[in-house]
Amino acid sequence: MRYGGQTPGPVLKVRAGQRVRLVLENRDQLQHDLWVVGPEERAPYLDPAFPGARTRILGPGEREEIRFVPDRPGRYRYVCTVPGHDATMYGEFLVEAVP
Ligand SMILES: [Cu+2]
Repeated sequence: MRYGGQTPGPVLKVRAGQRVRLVLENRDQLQHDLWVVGPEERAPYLDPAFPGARTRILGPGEREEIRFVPDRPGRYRYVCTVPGHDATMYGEFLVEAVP
């Protein structure tokens, strides 16, 4: 269970205040999702770091596209919130300040 076939998953780098379009495609045999959360946040995950920065739980072969605006710069994480999955399904979500 990994994002993009690697642990940690690829670093996702975006600009603060700009709309992000993120597509999650589940090519695994288990259910997965993706949430952007605070850097120190651990399960149970209650809210994403930004409104709309979460997919629903996708079954095998499903795909979802989400759009949200990361309005605060910083280092965040993305994780799978299915219990136990965040041990291997996580990555860095970097929100850069706009110069
Ligand atoms: Cu998962």
